[in-house]
Parts: sequence; C-alpha cells; structure tokens
Amino acid sequence: MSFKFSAGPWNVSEGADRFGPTVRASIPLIEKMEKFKELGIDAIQFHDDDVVPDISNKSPEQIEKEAGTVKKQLDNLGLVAEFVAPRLWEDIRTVDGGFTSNDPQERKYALNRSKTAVDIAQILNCKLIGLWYAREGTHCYESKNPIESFDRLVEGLNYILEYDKSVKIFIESKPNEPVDRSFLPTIGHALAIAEKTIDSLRVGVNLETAHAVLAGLDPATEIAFALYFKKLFTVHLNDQNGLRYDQDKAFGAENLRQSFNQVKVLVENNYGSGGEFVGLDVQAMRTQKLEESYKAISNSIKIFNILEEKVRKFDYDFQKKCIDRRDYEELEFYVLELLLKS
Ligand code: XLS
Ligand code: MG
Repeated sequence: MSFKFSAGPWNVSEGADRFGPTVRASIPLIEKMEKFKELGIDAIQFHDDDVVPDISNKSPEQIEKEAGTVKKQLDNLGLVAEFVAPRLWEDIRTVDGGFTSNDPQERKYALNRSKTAVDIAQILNCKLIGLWYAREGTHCYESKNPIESFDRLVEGLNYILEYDKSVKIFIESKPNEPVDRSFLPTIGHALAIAEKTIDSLRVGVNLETAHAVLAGLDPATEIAFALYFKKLFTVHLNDQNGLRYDQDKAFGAENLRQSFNQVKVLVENNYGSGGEFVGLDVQAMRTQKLEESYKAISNSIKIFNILEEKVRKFDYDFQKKCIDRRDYEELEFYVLELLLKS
C-alpha cells in the first residue's frame, strides 16, 4: 500500500525564531499548495487563519468567501484539506491559554474561535478538527487549578462535538513549550481526557515525533498506543535532537532507527486504510534560502519512502529466530545493518 502525505503551510515559514526576525519572504498560500502537490503531497493541513488570514478582524461573510476561494484552489489542484485547527495561541485573548484561561471572556473567545474553525472545515469539506493545546498549561504552576482546567478542556471538546456531529477531533499532545507545563503532555493523557467527553469515539490523537521526544518517550510506542485504541487520527512525523527547543526537523534527520520504527508500526498496522494521512510537521531551517525552503518536506518524504522499503524487506522469520534464542544483540545488529546497507 502506498501512503498519502499531508503538510501545512506553516512548514514553509519565513524563518523567524526567538532570537531573530524573518529571513525569507513569505510565499502565498496558493504557491505553497502548488509546490506541495508537485512534491507528492495529497492533503493540506490548515490552521483556521492559514485559510483566512487576519481571521479575528473578518466578518462571517468574509470568512465564508475566503474559505470558499481556498476550497476552489484545492479542488483545482486535486488536493483536499486534512484538518482545520483553531490557532488559539496567537491572539492576544489567548495569552493565558484558550479553553483554560482564567478569564471567562477569553474562554468564551476560545469556544467561538473553535466554532469558526469548524465552519471553515465545513466549507473545505473537511471532517477533522485539530487541537494542539499550545498555551493550555501554566508558566506559574499555582496560577491555574489543574482539576478545573481538565474540566474546561473537556467542556471545549464537548462544545465542538455538539456544534457539529459530523466532525472528529484530534488532540496533539506536547509536554511543554510555549508553556512550562502542559495539561495534556502525552498520548496517554490525550486519550484519557477523550474518554471524559460526550462522544469519545470522535476524539482521537495526533502523535508528533518531536513532542514525544520532548516528553522523553519513544514516538513509535506512542503511535502504537494510539493505534491500539483505534484513535490515531493522524501523525506529525518530524525529528528532534533530544531535550531542546521544539525543532521540527526533517523526518529521520536525528534518529533513523527511531524513525524506522515509526514507519514500521504504521505499516504493520495498516495505517492509512481508514483514509488517514502521513502528516509531516517539519520546519525549513532558518538558514535555508527561499528557493530551497521546501527541502525539509521533500527530504522527509524521501526518507519515509526509503524507510518504508526497509520495513517491507524486514525479515520476520529471522526476527522470530532471534526472539526464540533470546539473541537480541543479533536482532539489533540485523536492524542496524538493514538501515545501513542499500
Ligand atoms: C506545534 C504544532 C502545530 C500543530 C498544528 O508544535 O505541531 O504546528 O501541529 O496546530
Ligand atoms: Mg504538529
């Protein structure tokens, strides 16, 4: 089976970081989508304001019109929208978080903004809503009551589930950054909170490689855990060099064996057979020149495909022999050789 890939417009960024401004011109959405298509991408991941820039200052009619334009562009290119995620971490009203803000007005804003994201998804004919809980956590631990916060997260999920009975939601877990401590740091936490909602079957997860590494966990096992619960609605494959800032490196760039095992668990469990995409969430390095800023994406696809081939070559009989003899050194060497040899 061949996998279908998705990527988000934010992956081809202008290169700003905490210590310096933008270094590349911004590329219009339509150009990014055309280029994605050329690179073999089948679906686009969207934040609500990727579809409708400056969304907070636009009327519902304007939002509908602009989303309609993007839908036409997608159709013309033979692309689909994979998900729409309310970007609840950039607006000034989400400075203390969205759903878990201490200010009731700001919590209301988060709910309304999510509703708009669902409306946009409908226009794009997309049935998946993404929630990366960026600021749902604390900088000062004592500033939020954790139990109340979990309740508020469930309220937010229920609100979306009620508003549109045809959508599914994924939670993208991450342990920290931009907050010091997140309320839902791992896939296990996300799956547990899903159980508290009014329609838990419609609430699943998105495992991002870098986020698992930042939590000190193995991404392949996090993927497997979600698959076990039939809750892996999508993945964000990328890579991360240990416990640093969130790097969103090209898939496989830091830990090939760990990447191999992510592909392996996806292949072995028929991921994609329910229409799921292999999502990439990789950032162009700040040092890349504008013309070369798609390489993190194209290289990730290449690496994924090479690793998929290796998985298909994996000798399960030999694996069994090693397991029967409890010779895991031999098995480990076999995997390393498989990865090293062409
Ligand atoms: C940031 C997140 C973000 C989500 C989509 O770390 O990965 O890009 O994937 O909202
Ligand atoms: Mg992500």
